[in-house]
Amino acid sequence: MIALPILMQREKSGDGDNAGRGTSVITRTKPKTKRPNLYRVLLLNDDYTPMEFVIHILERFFQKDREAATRIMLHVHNHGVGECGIYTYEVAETKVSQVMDFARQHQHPLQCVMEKK
Ligand code: TYC
Repeated sequence: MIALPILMQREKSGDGDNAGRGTSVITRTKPKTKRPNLYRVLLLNDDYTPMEFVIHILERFFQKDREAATRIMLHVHNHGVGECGIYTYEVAETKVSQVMDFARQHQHPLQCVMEKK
């Protein structure tokens, strides 16, 4: 982590190290890390997409094993919506596109969306 100089407030008196030049500089020593915004990728239920197709989507694009994929698919089927995973913006966007493209290629109406956490 690079130590960034931080410009401090004006110093009015002329008796400090900066002797009336009006500014002083300190250096941040602690690394400042910021957490990325995270997004949930969700599958929406519909009446037409085959259960097996949804399980395949979860295995292929979300690295779920068969048991986890089946559990998530049934959750979506029973509750209307369910979480496939949590990702940074660009990864989430890519997953949504991959699922929507794959569903369209197979002429299923499956909907996949992302939502800021
Ligand atoms: N409801 C669908 C059916 O009964 C199955 C399904 C599950 C569809 C999850 C979409 O995201 C979905 N065939």
